[in-house]
Amino acid sequence: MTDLGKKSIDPATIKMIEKACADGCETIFDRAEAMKPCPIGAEGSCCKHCAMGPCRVPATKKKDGVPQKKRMGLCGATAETIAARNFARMVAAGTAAHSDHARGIAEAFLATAKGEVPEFKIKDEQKLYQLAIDLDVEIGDRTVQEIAISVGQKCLEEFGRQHGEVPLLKRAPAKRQEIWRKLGIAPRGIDREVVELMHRTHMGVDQDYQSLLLSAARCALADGWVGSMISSELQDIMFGNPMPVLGKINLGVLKKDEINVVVHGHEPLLPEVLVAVVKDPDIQKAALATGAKGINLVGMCCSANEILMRHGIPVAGNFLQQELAIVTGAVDAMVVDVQCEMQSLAQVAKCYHTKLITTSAKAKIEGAMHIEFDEHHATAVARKVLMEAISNFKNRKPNVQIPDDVTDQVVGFSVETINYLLGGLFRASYKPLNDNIINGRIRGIAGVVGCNNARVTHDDPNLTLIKELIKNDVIVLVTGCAAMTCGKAGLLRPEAAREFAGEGLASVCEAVGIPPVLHMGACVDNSRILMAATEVVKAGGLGDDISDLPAAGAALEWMSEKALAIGHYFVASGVYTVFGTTWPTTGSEEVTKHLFEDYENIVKGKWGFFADPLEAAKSMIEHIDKKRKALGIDKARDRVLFDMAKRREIDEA
Ligand code: BF8
Ligand code: SF4
Repeated sequence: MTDLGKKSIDPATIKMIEKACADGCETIFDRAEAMKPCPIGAEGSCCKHCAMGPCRVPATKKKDGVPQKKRMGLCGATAETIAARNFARMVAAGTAAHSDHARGIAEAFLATAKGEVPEFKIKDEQKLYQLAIDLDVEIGDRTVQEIAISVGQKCLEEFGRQHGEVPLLKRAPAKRQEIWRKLGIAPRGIDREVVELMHRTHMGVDQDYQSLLLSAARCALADGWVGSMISSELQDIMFGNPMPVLGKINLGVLKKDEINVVVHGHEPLLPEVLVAVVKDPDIQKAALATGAKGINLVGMCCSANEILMRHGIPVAGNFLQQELAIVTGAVDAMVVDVQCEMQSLAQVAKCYHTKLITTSAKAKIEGAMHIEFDEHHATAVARKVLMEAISNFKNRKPNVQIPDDVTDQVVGFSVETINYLLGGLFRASYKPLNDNIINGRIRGIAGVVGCNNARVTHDDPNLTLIKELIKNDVIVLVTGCAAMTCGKAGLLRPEAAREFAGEGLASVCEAVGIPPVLHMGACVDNSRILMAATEVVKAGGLGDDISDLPAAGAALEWMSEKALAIGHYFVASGVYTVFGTTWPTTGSEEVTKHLFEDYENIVKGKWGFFADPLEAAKSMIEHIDKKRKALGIDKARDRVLFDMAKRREIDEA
C-alpha cells in the first residue's frame, strides 16, 4: 500500500485502511491503485450508443496551426456531439435518481395524508401551506388533511406533466424565470425531461452540442427546482423542518459494547422509523439480553444527513468510509436503500460478521439479505431489521477496532432557520445577511457540495477549498458528503468562526452564534441552497437575479451522476460552479469552452474546472469580487479590509 496520507486526510479513515490491509480485506482504496480510469471514457470521447461502436472519437487538434478534418464516429457523430451526449446522459441519470427518490417520498406523503401510515404525520403545517400556495393548491377553509392530500396528488402530477411548465419555477426570481422561458428551458414535467433527454441522446437524434446541453439544462432544472425540491419540502413537512442541533461525526461514534446499526443511503422513510423504534422497550430488552449494553443507531452518507439534521443521530462518515465502518468489525447490521451504496459492501461484510440488508424494491445487492421496506408496514420492517442486528451481535469476531476519532458539529440550517437566526423570530429576514454582504463583512456566499472520489485524497480538496473560502470571509453552505468533511474537521462548530474564518465573517458568525460553514442537509437539499439564494435576491440590495449575487458553487470531489445534474442546475440557475478531480467533456475543447465561457452570456451562470483546490478558491473569490464590483459594493469591502477602527468596532459589537 502506497503513502496512506495520499489516500485520506482523515485519521479515522487512515487507521481503518490500515486495518483492512492487516485483515486481508480489499477496499476501494486498493482498487483505485490497481485500476486507472479509462482515458477515452474520462474525457467523454467514447460513444457506445449503438452497436456499430463503441467509437472512440477524441477531439481533432490543429496541426501546425492548421485545422484538421474532424474525426467522427461511424455515424458521423463528432467529438462535440459525443462529449455533449455523454454529459447529457449523466445529467439525465442524476435527475432520474433524485426525482425517483422524490416520487417515493410523494407516494409516502400521500399515504400519510390519507391516514394510511400511522408512523408519519404532517408535522410542519406552515410549510405545507407555503407549498400548497406555490403549487396552486386551494387552501380556503379546507382542513390540513384535505390540503395535504391535494399537495401529495399535485406533487405526483409534477412527474407526468406533459405541457406548460412546472409551477415551482415561480419560486425563482422573476428575472431568472424570464431567462428560462426565453431559452425554452423551463421544464414541463420531470419524467418528460428525463425521457426526452434519453431520446435526444439516442443514436441519430439531436446532433448539435449546444442544443443537447440546453436540453440537459432543462432536465437538470427539473431536478433542482422540482424533483429534489419536492423531496426536501415533503420530508420537512412529514418529519419536521431542521433546526440547529448538536451532533457527532466520524467512525468513533460506533460503540464496542453496543449493537451497532448503520443506516446508509438516501431516502429518510425507514431511517425515521428506525429512530423511533430503536427506543421501544422490547427492542432495548432484546438488545440487553445479548450481553450488549444497548443499541446504537448511526448514519452514513445522505441517510445520515437526514436523521442528523432532524434528530441529531450520530454520523459514522461519508461516502469513502462506508466499507471502513464495516472494517471496524463492530457493525452488526448495515441497512441500505438507494444510491451511493458500493456493491463491494457485500464482500467487505463477508470479511467480518456484518449483515448487509437491502431494503428498497429498486436496489438489491448480490449476497445481501433483503427486507423490503414499504411505508404501509414501516414499524414491522424496522423491527425486523433491528432484530437481525441484535441476533448478529453474538457473531462478532475478536478483531474489533474502533478509531477514537469523533467531532462535535452543529447542524440543521434550513432556509427558514437561517431566516430566524439572522432576523429573529418576529422579523425573520435575510436582510441582515444582505446588509453584511453589502458592508463587506461577508464577502460572498459559496455552496460546496457533493461527494468523495477515490481518485483524489479523501476529504482534502473540499476541505482545502472551504478553509480558504472562509478565511477570505466567504460564508459557506454545505450538503452531502462535503458537509461531513467539514464536520469531521471541526468547521461546523460555532468556535470555528474565530479559529478559521476571516475577521469580517467571524464577527458576524459570533454575533449570531453560528459556524462559518452551515450544514443544510443531504444532496436533495441542494434545493435549499437555491431557495436561500432566492431569499437573498428577494431581501434586496444585491441585484434582481441569482446571477447578480456575489456567490459561487463547487463540488471538487464529485463522482456521481447526481452531482453533475446538481452542477448543471446551479449553472442554469445563474451560478458559477466549479468541479474538481476530473472534467467529463475534455474530449471536446469546443464543448468545454461553451460550458466554461459562452454559458455566462447564455444562462448567466457558467462551469469551471480546477484540479487544485486553492486555484478553485481563487477563481470563486475573483468571481465573487467581480459581482461585488458590478453591484457597486466593492468599495465597502475595501473599507472593512483596511480600516482598523472599523474592525475594533465590529469586535466590540
Ligand atoms: O447524494 S454527496 S457520494 S452520498 S451523491 Fe453520494 Fe455524492 Fe455523497 Fe448522497 Ni450526494
Ligand atoms: Fe459510433 Fe455513432 Fe454508434 Fe456512437 S452512435 S457508437 S458514434 S456509430
